[in-house]
Amino acid sequence: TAGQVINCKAAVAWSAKSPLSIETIQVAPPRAHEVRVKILYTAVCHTDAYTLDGHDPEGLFPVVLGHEGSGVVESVRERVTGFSVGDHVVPLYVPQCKECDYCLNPKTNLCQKIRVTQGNGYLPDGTSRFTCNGKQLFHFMGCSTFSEYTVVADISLCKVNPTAPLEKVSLLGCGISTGYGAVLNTCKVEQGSTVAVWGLGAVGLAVIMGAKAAGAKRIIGIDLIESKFSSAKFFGATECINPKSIQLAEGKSFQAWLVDNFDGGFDYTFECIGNVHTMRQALEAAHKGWGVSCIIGVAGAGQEISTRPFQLVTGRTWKGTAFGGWKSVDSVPKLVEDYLNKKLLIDEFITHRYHIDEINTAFDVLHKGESLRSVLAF
Ligand code: NAD
Ligand code: AHE
Ligand code: ZN
Ligand code: ZN
Repeated sequence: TAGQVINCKAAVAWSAKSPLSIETIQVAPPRAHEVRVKILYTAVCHTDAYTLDGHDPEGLFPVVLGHEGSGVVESVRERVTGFSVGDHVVPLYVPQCKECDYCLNPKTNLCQKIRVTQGNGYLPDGTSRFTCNGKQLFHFMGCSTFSEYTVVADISLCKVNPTAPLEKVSLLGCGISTGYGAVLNTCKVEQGSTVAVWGLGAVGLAVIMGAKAAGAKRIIGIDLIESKFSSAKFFGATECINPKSIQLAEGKSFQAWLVDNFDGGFDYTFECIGNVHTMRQALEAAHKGWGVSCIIGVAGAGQEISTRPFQLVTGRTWKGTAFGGWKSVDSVPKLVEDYLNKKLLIDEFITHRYHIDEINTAFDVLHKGESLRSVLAF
């Protein structure tokens, strides 16, 4: 099929706030510096739901969503370096071109080589490889893993150890790498630190896994759904709190209660929800003088964070992370090795497995808070 259009199955988002529709789409061959990938597994991340629900200012429809997947190279165009048919690969929504100012700067992983076209739902040449019933479909985050076949830029793909199970490796395409990297790269959490995490979904649990690996001495998990607490403890939380169960004195905020009850606040806090109010809680629960708060959650169009400047003047730092700060092409293969060497966990994040035809159920259980990660097979 190299060089030819492939007809295959995909879950198409025809419009915002509508269920995905299983369709036969046409996937055109890869052009120069592109790779066509056969997706074997894809997980559903909250960010997919964020865009599907119409909260994403860059959201474009109709689109093939999905950005946490794995598969094998089906075909490449000549002049693509580094990939051969059959390679086990993970698509990367944060690419790594190794030439742009961002790739050359050790302070960031945010390669900007193709960010404009990616944000416009296209491959780097400004066009799409997807059609359905004669209609063009947009790409998503440069990945579009909700399709049996996808086409990605060669800088948005990495080769991984073929002995690693692709079903598990798909989770390193987003959630686990992000939470784990937020701790190790973005915040560089030191041994003996105290950490608090808002949101005990896959991302928040990966933060907890990272905090344990960094040697944190106290890790507090915070969520409204108490059934999340057992998995938080499995990954290393020393305590879990449901804010709704705390009796607050008149006029006392939850974060002020945390400051009063946890030695003045935490060395590091992480927001893994995407809610500007919990982002404020996390910032103001960071310790005076040195506390760092890291935003991982994605807040919708128009949402803004707020706090008194005094919070920063008195020594707190507010920062954020994209894909856990990992320079993606260099790092994801190493994270796969860490998994193979049992340095990091993946299996325990997979709570549901579905066939792609049941993808809307995967979104339902995510919204209900019943799942961590659902992995879909084609
Ligand atoms: P998820 O839906 O599985 O988890 C969110 C958790 O937050 C749930 O357990 C929910 O019960 C809890 N929650 C909701 N409101 C709360 C509140 N007011 N107080 C306490 N807990 C609350 O989502 P996920 O897949 O783990 O993703 C988490 C967030 O991270 C999302 O916003 C997603 O878009 C974002 N994300 C960002 C990056 C990045 O690179 N920055 C990467 C992956 C995901
Ligand atoms: N289009 C969205 C972007 C939201 C966002 O912050 N995305 C994260 C990844 S979330 C993965 O689950 C990110 O990496 N952003 C870096 C970038 O360049 O977008 C919006 O809200 O505008
Ligand atoms: Zn994601
Ligand atoms: Zn770059």
